[in-house]
Amino acid sequence: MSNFEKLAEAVYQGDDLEVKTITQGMIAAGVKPMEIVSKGLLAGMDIVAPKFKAGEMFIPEVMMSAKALSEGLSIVKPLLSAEDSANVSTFVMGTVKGDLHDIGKNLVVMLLESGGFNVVDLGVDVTPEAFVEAIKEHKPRIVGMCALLTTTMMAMQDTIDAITEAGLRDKVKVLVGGAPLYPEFAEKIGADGYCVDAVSCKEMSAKIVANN
Ligand code: B1M
Repeated sequence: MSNFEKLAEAVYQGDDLEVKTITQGMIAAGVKPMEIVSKGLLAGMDIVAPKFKAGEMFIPEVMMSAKALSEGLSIVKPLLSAEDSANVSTFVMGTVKGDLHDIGKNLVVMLLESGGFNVVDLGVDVTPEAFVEAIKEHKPRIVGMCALLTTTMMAMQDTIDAITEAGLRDKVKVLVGGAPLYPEFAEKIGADGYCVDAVSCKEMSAKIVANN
């Protein structure tokens, strides 16, 4: 078994101590931080997701995997963040009202920070009003929303409506992401872009900043 496979297995098993040990070992051995994330830590969540869907894993086990993933990400994050510190555009990010999923959002936040964005992470279950308040307070160039449930996707529309009603829509670009979304949905609710994954979100955000 390669070290990447061992790391993925440790995430799947929810073994945060093992995740910490392997991640630190790989960093010491000079493995690229982004490879540790994609080939090890996220590969572990790729084992978890279908098992949860098939009813072969239950919520407490998934939570342990998520905790183990976070342990690894927290070690790798400072190394990614050193990539580019010149860009200081502000990005407000949150998982929408009614939705508690944050693994994907946290990954997006981490990559944006590695791209030099000053990210204001509002957390999960963020109401449209809280997004509006955050835009007033932090004056971001971009607002990002995450939804993982089909039942919370429409909270994105509510949030965009609230931003428009507050007279702030032309001040920000709105990007959306999350597993159940698709480009036509983003267009229908009036978002400026749909991000299929964290990397595309980082690239799209960099383009938005570069074009201003
Ligand atoms: Co939940 N859950 N969950 N869950 N959960 C899903 C989403 C589900 C598809 C599983 C299933 O049944 N097949 C299903 C939704 C079904 C639907 O709506 N059609 C589901 C359900 C039903 C539920 C509950 C209702 C279960 C229950 O209680 N009966 C409940 C809801 C709680 C709530 O939110 N109110 C619930 C709870 C949970 C846990 C707490 C156990 C846990 C969340 C832990 C946490 O986040 N801290 C959990 C998990 C882990 C999952 C699955 C297994 C994995 C999600 C994940 O983290 N993926 C998920 C199954 C699946 O997605 N296949 C599932 C890894 C992550 C890296 O991917 O989030 O897609 P993702 O993020 C990607 C991209 O989408 C994109 O970039 C990321 C990285 O590349 N992206 C963005 C994401 N957000 C972005 C924002 C952006 C840009 C890009 O902004 C611009």
